[in-house]
Amino acid sequence: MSGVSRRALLRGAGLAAPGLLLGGCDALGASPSFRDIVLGTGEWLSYRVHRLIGSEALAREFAPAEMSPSFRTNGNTEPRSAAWRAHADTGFADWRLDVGGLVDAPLSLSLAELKAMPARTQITRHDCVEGWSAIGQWTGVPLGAVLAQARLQPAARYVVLHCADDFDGTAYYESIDLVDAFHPQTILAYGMNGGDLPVGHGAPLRLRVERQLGYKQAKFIMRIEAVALLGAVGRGKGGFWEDTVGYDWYAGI
Ligand SMILES: Nc1nc2c(c(=O)[nH]1)N[C@H]1C(S)=C(S)[C@@H](COP(=O)(O)O)O[C@H]1N2
Ligand SMILES: [Mo]
Repeated sequence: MSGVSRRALLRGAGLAAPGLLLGGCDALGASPSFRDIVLGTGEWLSYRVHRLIGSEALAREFAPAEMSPSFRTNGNTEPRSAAWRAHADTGFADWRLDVGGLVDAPLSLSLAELKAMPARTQITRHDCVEGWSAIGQWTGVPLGAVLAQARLQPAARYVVLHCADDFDGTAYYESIDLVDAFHPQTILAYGMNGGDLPVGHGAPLRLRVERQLGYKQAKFIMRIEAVALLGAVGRGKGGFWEDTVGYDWYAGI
């Protein structure tokens, strides 16, 4: 794309130059850092573009023959929490997914109940921010169907996934907006590559949000919480790695 048409596209989409950003921040009385302006613009831009012109776009799906012969694990591969271990020992028979926060009908769903809901299977590519990718097959229930059953309240804007594993005592958590939560490829996966979801990959339930990077794919999910703002979640940036090492909250690919 030529420089001129790219600028025209950005203008047309209402995406003006950093001057606007500065103006907005000045109005709030805060002066953004160099990092916020220069490095943060990539996240800001990709979020805006995805939401403006691609909110329904699907991530690429692949054929069975294209699946990676092996799919590595990353991050935590087995929660240390006593509660999770007890569930693992009994095949997750008494495990429940709790759905709460800004909902009218809080849920407590067993694995069997989740498996009884309409399922979706997809073969997609997982891209980790550390530079590796793998193509795998995931089966699960669309997150949107679970949220519809829980009946989100009008104030709900984000969905937080609370996980069973921890780093130095802080449980892993992630969050996505409602556009991604209701995207057809966003599923709560209990199956991988035709079998049960292996422990290393997040048993009994993990998120697949296919248009974002690996760290958004929360494993070992215990609870889903609908919230109005991310400020009260963790240290306020919406996810464990966002809060600790400054990864982008919107990790669009
Ligand atoms: N609960 C939890 N979810 C997590 C992580 C983690 O450590 N804990 N690591 C993330 C990262 S960085 C990646 S790349 C993927 C790895 O998924 P996999 O182990 O199935 O390959 O899980 C993501 N989800
Ligand atoms: Mo990752």
